[in-house]
Amino acid sequence: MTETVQEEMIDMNELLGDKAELLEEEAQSNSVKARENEQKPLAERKNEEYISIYSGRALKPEELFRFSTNEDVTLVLIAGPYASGKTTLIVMLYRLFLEGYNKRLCFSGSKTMDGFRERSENLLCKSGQAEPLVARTSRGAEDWYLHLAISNAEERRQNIFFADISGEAFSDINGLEIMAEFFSDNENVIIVVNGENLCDINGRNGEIFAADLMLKRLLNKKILSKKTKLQIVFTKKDKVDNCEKKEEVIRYIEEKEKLFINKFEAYVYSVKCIFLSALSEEPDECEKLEQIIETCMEMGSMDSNVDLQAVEYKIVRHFDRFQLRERG
Ligand SMILES: Nc1nc2c(ncn2[C@@H]2O[C@H](COP(=O)(O)OP(=O)(O)O)[C@@H](O)[C@H]2O)c(=O)[nH]1
Ligand SMILES: [Mg+2]
Repeated sequence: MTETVQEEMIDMNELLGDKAELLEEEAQSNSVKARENEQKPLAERKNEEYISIYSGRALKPEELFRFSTNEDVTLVLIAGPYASGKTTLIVMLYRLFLEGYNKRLCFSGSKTMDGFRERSENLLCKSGQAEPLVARTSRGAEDWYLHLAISNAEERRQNIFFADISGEAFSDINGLEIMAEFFSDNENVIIVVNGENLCDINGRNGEIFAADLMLKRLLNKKILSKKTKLQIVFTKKDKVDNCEKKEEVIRYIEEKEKLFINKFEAYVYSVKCIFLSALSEEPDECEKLEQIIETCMEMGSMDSNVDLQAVEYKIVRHFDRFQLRERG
């Protein structure tokens, strides 16, 4: 076990009053069960098809489907170009609770602790490297979903799944077709814009153009719709704060935030822009991370249209294609 992981366990125990250890034990015991199950002949495995075993790593679509047959799921798609900061943002949303920077929301567990750990290895490494690294390892093409069970002040517990998908998936039409199958009418979409690239006066319009194009494509493919709570996150604020023309870049970002809101608010349920440094531990930045999760948890069009309209606008998501299985 690395030093970073040990540190995490201690903090988590303090934070959760020994529950973290239980979660760790649970994850380990689940891994053992998964291995035992894999070693059995197929005939024996068949009778166990309703037992849900999670390895602790990010879930694949069929694993998410299995989870969703028993519990409600709040799905959050994180989209953005390569290296814009998507994985870092997801990892920091988890670390918010790990480090105890959360003010209003409470951590109620995660089925994908190992998935978060894999991605956060080296994230805050203090070994003198100029740039922290987010692990880019992946066990397969579709292990996208990272889970946080979160409770708010009304003790409403929600299972939030963040879809951690590489930027390449959104860069061509074929990739978008596949994404449309998985994330049609997605309840929450977060678009990540790389703030560092906005410091470059010559290149910054290209960055905004890329975000604008992605938003249009997601709308076109009906991934974004009237059911979507859209959040546009301008990351790497710390880089902007340290750049030469800081004031000018901040004005540019504010102008683009207004432009995005004006342009897209009519097409989605709600739209918000957030300018943050995902890696910062400052209270203001942690507050912004918490607000992102709160927005994902807010009631949206899904909850308010429970009458006849819900039938009319049937939600077809990829993991629903397996359909509910009869029990007994
Ligand atoms: N300084 C700074 N670096 C960041 C921030 N967010 C991400 N990064 C760095 O940007 C690089 C790409 O981030 P990553 O999350 O892997 O991008 P992804 O490809 O969109 O998932 C990594 O080196 C991160 O450490 C931030 O808020 N501030
Ligand atoms: Mg990534």
